[in-house]
Amino acid sequence: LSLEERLASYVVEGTKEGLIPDLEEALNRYTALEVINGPLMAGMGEVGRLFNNNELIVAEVLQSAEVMKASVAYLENFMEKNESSVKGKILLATVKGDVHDIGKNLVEIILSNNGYHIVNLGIKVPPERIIEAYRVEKADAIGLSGLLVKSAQQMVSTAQDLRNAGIDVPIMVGGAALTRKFTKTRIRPEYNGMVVYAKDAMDGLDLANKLMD
Ligand code: B1M
Repeated sequence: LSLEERLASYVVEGTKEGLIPDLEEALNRYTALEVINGPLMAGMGEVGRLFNNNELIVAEVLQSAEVMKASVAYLENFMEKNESSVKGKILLATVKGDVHDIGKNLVEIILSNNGYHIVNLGIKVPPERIIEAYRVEKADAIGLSGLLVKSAQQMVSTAQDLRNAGIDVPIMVGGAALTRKFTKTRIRPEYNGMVVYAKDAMDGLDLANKLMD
């Protein structure tokens, strides 16, 4: 197998044996983020496909997630850090009912490496907790992540709850079940502030930079 195929297969197989030396080798050719967005994401895509076809069970997908997390934790040490003054404070949460956090945590890494103070509220975060944290932290923006189809709907009701609580700071949403169109037609009308859709973590950084300008 080529290096790229091996990297994808660690994720698909859910095994860490040989992972770190291969990640080290990959860093000679690619940036840390390219390794994540390329072969590792390709592996995750395959895991999703196999799981969808009932060829993997949840326990196996969890092992794949462990490999992805270990890889990101290792690669994080090699990411460019921009130690500029703090650009803003952003709350991050995976919405109520959803446990997927690898994407959200990647967003946290990218944003905090680029001058943002991130308050990561974790997974399955109900709107009440977001509202409470907003009041304590006085954040400049709120980031919502969700991968399940029902999470897209959860973002609509979270936006309504935030609006009803009088909050109008920008909201950034992201995750596999969302689209720009859904964001525009379904979430934005329910909120008084700006709502932007980020397709990936780097897009999230670009948008955050624009929002904080
Ligand atoms: Co789940 N899962 N899962 N899962 N899982 C999906 C999402 C699914 C598409 C798989 C499939 O069927 N093909 C499917 C959803 C179906 C649907 O709703 N349409 C699914 C399902 C069904 C489920 C369960 C219901 C399974 C079950 O129990 N029967 C269950 C849900 C439990 C719950 O949430 N209540 C479940 C559980 C799990 C595990 C726990 C086993 C594990 C998660 C572990 C963890 O996160 N700690 C897991 C995994 C790993 C996946 C897949 C395979 C991979 C997700 C992932 O980590 N991708 C996924 C299939 C897939 O996506 N290919 C799947 C890598 C990650 C870096 O990408 O999160 O998309 P992603 O983040 C991206 C962008 O989306 C974006 O930036 C990131 C990249 O830069 N982004 C943001 C994300 N959030 C953002 C926020 C932003 C900005 C950008 O600003 C705030």
